[in-house]
Amino acid sequence: MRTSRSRRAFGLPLPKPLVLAVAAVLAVFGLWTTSQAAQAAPTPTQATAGARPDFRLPFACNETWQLQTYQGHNPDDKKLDMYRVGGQSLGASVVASAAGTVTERFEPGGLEINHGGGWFSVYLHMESIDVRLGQQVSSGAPLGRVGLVGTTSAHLHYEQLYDTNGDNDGETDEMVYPVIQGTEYRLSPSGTFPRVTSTNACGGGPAPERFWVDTFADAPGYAAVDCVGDTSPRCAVQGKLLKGTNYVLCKKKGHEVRVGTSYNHWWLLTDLDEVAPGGSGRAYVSAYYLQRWGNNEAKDNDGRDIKLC
Ligand SMILES: [Ca+2]
Ligand SMILES: [Ca+2]
Ligand SMILES: [Zn+2]
Repeated sequence: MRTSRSRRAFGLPLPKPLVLAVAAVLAVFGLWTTSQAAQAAPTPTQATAGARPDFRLPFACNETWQLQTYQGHNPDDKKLDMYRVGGQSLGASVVASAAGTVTERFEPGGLEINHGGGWFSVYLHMESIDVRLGQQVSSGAPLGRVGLVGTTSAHLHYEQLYDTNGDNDGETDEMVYPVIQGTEYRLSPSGTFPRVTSTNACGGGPAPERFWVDTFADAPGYAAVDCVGDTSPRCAVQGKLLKGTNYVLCKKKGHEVRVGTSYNHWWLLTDLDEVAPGGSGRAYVSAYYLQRWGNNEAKDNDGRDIKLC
């Protein structure tokens, strides 16, 4: 899933004739549709909404917290103040409500996580912060502890944001009604305050690991890894992964994609940015599209080998 809208089109800009040659060769392999070839020129693409992450309560599994707001919270119905039920708020461990990357730290005791696809979450008033800028976190990973920074009653202030202006930053005027564990909350200062029990990273260990990779062009996704030159329905294009910074889950060996002297037989399982009608959002794209690595390599941006599916 794409996470950045402001990247250059290509890390290493290809001369246009080469781009067209690449498109032509991919077309031979059935890997490049006419419409994708038409978009090969590095023009800005319209920002598209990625799927909302599966946000969980930002506290450990099975803890219960009450969601509150007050007159003047501004917006009263979108910002949440979380107080623990049946335990002390002060010092409680705050965890990531979904997987992402820590992109900002700010006063009072705050940080912001970029979850990809334009989605962000914000946490405030923490007395200690245990993550660094740029750190990738899984859902349920500890971020810090509930504190009294900038407030007189220990609680966690929590927000969800969607980057509508496409500047790759979540801002206050981009706040949305929070959805936590499948329920949307629109609190009123005079209303009843719901209590929520965390299902964050309950059992089965952490969510599947994500590997972050840069891709140099939009990549078609397939349900199988042996679809080069196969035009049967089984090998229909499921959609595309937009160029930029994306996560992938694992790799699988399959048909080799070869373009001139470049080739790669690895396929990466990922969540596509654009899904074709009737297509599956989770699909394989060729590791050929990795911007940073060479022939038959399938590594993430930090040089880690992507694990096998
Ligand atoms: Ca923004
Ligand atoms: Ca921000
Ligand atoms: Zn608050």
